[in-house]
Amino acid sequence: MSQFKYSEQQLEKAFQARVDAEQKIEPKDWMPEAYRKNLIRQMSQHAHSEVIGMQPEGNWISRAPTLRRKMVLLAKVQDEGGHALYLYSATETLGVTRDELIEALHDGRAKYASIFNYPSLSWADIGAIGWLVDGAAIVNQITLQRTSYGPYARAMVRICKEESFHQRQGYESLMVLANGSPEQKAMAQDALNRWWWPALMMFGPHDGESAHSAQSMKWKIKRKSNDELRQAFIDQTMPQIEFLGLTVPDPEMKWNEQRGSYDHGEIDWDEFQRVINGDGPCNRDRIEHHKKAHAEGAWVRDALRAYESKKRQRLAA
Ligand code: BYC
Repeated sequence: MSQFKYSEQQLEKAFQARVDAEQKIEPKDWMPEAYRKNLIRQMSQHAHSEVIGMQPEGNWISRAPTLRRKMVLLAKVQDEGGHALYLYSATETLGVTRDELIEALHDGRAKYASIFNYPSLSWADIGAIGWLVDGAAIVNQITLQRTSYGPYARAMVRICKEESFHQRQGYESLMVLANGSPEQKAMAQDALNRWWWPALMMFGPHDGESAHSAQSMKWKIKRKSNDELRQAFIDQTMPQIEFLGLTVPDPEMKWNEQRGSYDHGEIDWDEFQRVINGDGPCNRDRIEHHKKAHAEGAWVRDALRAYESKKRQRLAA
């Protein structure tokens, strides 16, 4: 039966029933326009985060302390490029082109994770990014494996496997530093001091301030709220900090016996707003670098298109 026989309202009701029944929505299925737009927003911002996230790490590839560390870092940065590829491809199934998505990143309409607007100042920062940034990302992404949009959910399954390796290599690297010389331990502590609060900001504003949460939870695009995920990350990371013999840079952090969870100090939301609105320590550099790399890669994209079109012509003949 054709869908033209149904009203918009009936279609929406059937759509919500499918979402409630945990059925995946696939690219050719009917979906509300606002669902499609919200997914394009979240998925493309996720893809941009993977790409921009390569910059603070790329900064240390040529300065990794050993060949082993260099190989691991190179592999990790390549993985981030791969994650962006799955995510851009999944976003394109919603009827938007990669060029349009990149344009939105370049002109500031699309955001990317706030954390990548902080500089990576020492080698310990590379360990901290793996441990805390990938650690925070996994807590969120594990739940996104159950997101309602099929291509996004499937991309997440693969990404989570790789992120879990990233998190462990970061922790292992910091463990070596934390158990090394006093200078190395101080470097690890300094990295924790600088990355801790930005890592907590990765989960977004408090639930009450979150513009998209209510609708995204109803559509099961998001499966857990910003605050729930942040708390899970803190509870899982605190014992790891203690095991390293480091100190969390939050004097208000305290185990709450009654809740079976940690209480923590307030995040600097003014800083968060500044960073997501383009005024963090590295925002301008990150976008300028991306624009330059994108322009320099134009000939590769042109060559690929020319090759594809020749192949099609040959097939048609
Ligand atoms: N940074 O209504 P809300 C990685 C924005 S990368 C910047 O709560 P939502 C890795 C938000 O976009 C992993 N912006 O939003 C890579 C919205 O603004 P717009 C990245 C943020 O979407 C390389 C406004 O604030 N992971 O693993 O319901 C190396 C209101 O927020 C942030 C993902 O992207 C932020 N932190 O919830 C190493 C996961 N927080 O769009 C590692 C997918 C909020 O209206 N994304 N905003 O202009 C999500 O799960 C959700 O989008 C968020 C935010 C939980 C992040």
